[in-house]
Amino acid sequence: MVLKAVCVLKGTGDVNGTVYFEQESDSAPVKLSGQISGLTAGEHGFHVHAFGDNTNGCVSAGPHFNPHGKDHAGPTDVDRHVGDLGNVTAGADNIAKIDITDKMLTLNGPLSIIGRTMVIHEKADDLGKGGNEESLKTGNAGARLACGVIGITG
Ligand SMILES: *[C@@H]1O[C@H](CO)[C@@H](O)[C@H](O)[C@H]1NC(C)=O
Ligand SMILES: [Cu+2]
Ligand SMILES: [Zn+2]
Repeated sequence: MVLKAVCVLKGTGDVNGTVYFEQESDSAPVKLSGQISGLTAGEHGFHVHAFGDNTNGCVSAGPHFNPHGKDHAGPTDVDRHVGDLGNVTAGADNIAKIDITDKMLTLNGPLSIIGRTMVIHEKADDLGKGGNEESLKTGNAGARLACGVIGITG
């Protein structure tokens, strides 16, 4: 069964975007595509956060989605938050094109990311290698520029 989801990211400033998710079968990797605009050129941390709550803006999404109680890390690390997708890179046009295939995310079962929130950050994610306590929680990625709840689509 192919599962598809979508996330429309919005914030209080000029940053916005759309991310599409697709998973070919229950155990297949999840493919993310789409784009986010209005970013400063360079790397921006990009994560799935725990809650699909936008009551007080992106801050209500809570911490990175971390059902296994790991430290923050990068997308290719074995031990990481499930929500750790590293960085996306915006070009001189202020647009980041999303093209990620991730083996840890799933759109199925109790650890599904559907109903949780994608967040794009102000700064680069240091992937847990920043050498301070915050690096192991958030990657020092700074403010939440835009976010959106991941929803099922057809
Ligand atoms: C940001 O994440 C990307 C993708 O995982 C990685 O290639 C890059 O080195 C990271 N940047 C920093 C500053 O760690
Ligand atoms: Cu984040
Ligand atoms: Zn994390």
